[in-house]
Amino acid sequence: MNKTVEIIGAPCAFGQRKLGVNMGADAMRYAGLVERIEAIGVTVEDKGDIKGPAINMKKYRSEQDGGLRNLEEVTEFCETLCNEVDETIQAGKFPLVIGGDHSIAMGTISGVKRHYDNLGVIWYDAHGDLNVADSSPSGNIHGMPLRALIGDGHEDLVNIGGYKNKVKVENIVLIGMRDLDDGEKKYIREVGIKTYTMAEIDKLGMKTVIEETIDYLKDKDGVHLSLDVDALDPVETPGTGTCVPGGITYRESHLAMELLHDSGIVTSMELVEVNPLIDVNNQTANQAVGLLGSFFGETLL
Ligand code: 6HN
Ligand code: MN
Ligand code: MN
Ligand code: MN
Repeated sequence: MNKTVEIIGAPCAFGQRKLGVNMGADAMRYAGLVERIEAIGVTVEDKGDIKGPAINMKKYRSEQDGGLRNLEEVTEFCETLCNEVDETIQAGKFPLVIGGDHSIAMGTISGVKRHYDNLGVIWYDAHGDLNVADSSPSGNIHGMPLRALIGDGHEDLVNIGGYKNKVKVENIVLIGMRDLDDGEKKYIREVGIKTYTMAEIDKLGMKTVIEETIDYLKDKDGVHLSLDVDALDPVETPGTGTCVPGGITYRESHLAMELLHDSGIVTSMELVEVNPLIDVNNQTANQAVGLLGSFFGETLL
């Protein structure tokens, strides 16, 4: 990485119901994120955290209307994040957004997309995050960001950054899928999103999965990597709110990050859903920092 990496903390917990994910950015800082990337010889600046709306515990814990939990707070958070990311790219730096729950992707990618006509997106996750309010089993907006970025869902979410239709379905690669809701499965088949479920990862191996992904996205003018830590197996990374067994191993994920680093195609990244309050000794944040090390070019020899 010859660009300066600019870290943007996005302590948002409004996209789901487990408080603690708003502390994920600090958990990664405490696990040595800045030092780890600097040791590779990459220049790092930490912009600090986005200032989002306050958490009102009474409201946060309540059932609300069920359809779109904390819609106003998520929208406000993402609008701010969008502008921060935009500013970072304008300054010629590589944005590394650290979450926070996955709803922040609507802010990150809305900011990124202002700079690319034909943006590719790698969604490394156990989940598709392709719900709309009607198909959502939870009302949690962190299950909806990719669909909102495509252009479907509540107007406030679809229009973050003041414009809509940020990601084309044919520019997306889903990796690590193993917990898709019925509506999401139907949608993926209907529109034909390129998808590597855990079954494909088992059959092909991570090396082939990433090589095919790079080949699929190589003609895009930018590629955003959205890494949800729950893509990994909860045995190794338990500190996240929606664990699904049978995930990608830590080693496979390192390989994925190394291959993506070598390809040089990724132009922005976010790492989300680390929740230190449900972790064991900050292990998940430590693993996340290890993955970021590989992504930015750490070698073992
Ligand atoms: N995430 N599909 C489930 C839902 O509630 O919509 C889970 C979503 C998880 C979202 O992990 O970013
Ligand atoms: Mn600013
Ligand atoms: Mn997930
Ligand atoms: Mn996710």
